[in-house]
Amino acid sequence: MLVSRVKIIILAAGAAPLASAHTAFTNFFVNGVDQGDGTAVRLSNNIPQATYPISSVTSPDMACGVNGETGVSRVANVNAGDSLAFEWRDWPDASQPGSIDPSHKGPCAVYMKKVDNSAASNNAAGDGWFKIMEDGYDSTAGQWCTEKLIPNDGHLAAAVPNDLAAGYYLVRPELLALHQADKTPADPQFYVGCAQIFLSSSGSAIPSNTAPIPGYINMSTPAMTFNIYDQPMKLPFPDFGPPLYTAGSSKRDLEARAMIQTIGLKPDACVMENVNWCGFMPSSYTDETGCYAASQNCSVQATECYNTAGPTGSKNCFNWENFCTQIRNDCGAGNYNGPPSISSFMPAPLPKLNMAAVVAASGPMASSDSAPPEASSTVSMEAYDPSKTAMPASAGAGNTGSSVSTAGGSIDTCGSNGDIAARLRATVARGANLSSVTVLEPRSTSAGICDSTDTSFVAADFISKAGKSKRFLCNDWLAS
Ligand SMILES: [Cu+2]
Repeated sequence: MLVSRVKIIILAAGAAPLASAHTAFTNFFVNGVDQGDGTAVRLSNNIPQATYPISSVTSPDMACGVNGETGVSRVANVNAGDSLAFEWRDWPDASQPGSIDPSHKGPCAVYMKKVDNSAASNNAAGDGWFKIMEDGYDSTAGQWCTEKLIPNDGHLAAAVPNDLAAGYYLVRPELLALHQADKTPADPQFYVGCAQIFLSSSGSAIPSNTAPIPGYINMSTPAMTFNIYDQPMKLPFPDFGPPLYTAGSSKRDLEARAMIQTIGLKPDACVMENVNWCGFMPSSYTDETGCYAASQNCSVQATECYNTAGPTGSKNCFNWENFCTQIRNDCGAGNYNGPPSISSFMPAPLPKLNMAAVVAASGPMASSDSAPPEASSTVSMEAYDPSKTAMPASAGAGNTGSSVSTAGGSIDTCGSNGDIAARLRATVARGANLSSVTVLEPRSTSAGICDSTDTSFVAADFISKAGKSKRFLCNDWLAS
């Protein structure tokens, strides 16, 4: 019967398009605070297929997804040790509920990569990825990691290791759905995405065990063909990728600067956000010309909002457009004093995520939540401007250059032929107490220790090996 056949097709298209039965990483939470739909997240530019799995495990898209080499303007601030949660959605704009189809059983992981600038393009695919969280099959609960996402509103939790060096990072949650991995040919389905963050940290660790993405797996990797339908399954599940990085594990210690985020901050004048778009208040006005200019400015911004919305949608663009309508109506009514208050047009505040509940439902956040804190002993290194501040007495009499002061005495690190590493070595050899060391770096030294990765790395590494300290701070040269 033709009539009922047409009916069925219409229902199928309206109710549950198959295209959206997959999943996408859309937004993330820092200590439970939602950064906003798509904010500081690299999302697919193919909206109808934004939830599709990566086409091939060797594709460059494995790094940060389709369009994942394109940086976005915003960068979220995260502190070492913070709890993160990554939200996965069946429908990227949350127009319908759901995180992932129950058939999509498999493991989860979270990777990070240190980059010069997380908002820059073309820095995702390639080496440098390390793993901070992994969760495969929980044989006690009889559940795969992806299954735990469903009662958890799609939230995958991970903690940032507390000893990582400060700076810009990409953070990459990864799901692997194995429901087609037993087929010939096998079809392991990866879902990945990247958040752009700046990590504030006094740590100095650069993990040693990194892997290239793509390249960390291929179709011969056992997990790619793991049969989830075997009775019983062939456990344990064969983990893949680099070993988990936990605070204090295999690493090298770099010069750690107390860096300050300068890229990707929310502009001060930003009054409304949608994904990575910001709305700015039109100029104030007191006459008809000014009113219509503000109306025009508002509409141009609305268009930009819609044009940049992407898979997570344009909810807040509607709010902004309503604000623009108010301005235009005011102009039409001869009310030429504005702009009006935006407060009644603002979207509702985003609810805070209860991280404790997420962790309770999904199990420990990996690695780092149980990592030991840093050793209490510290070495600090700070920019020192002799033209502004007298060298502290602890630096030693008559010292005008860099110095190292310790509880066991002080040593000149520069002077005429300073070698901080050699001098620290000598200090330790003398049994000096290095539990508190301050390195004062004169700003006038053009290639001083705060600027020299080599020297400070050597020094930090030496101190670390001596078991005296794992921290090596250096205030940002320019920020001081
Ligand atoms: Cu799917």
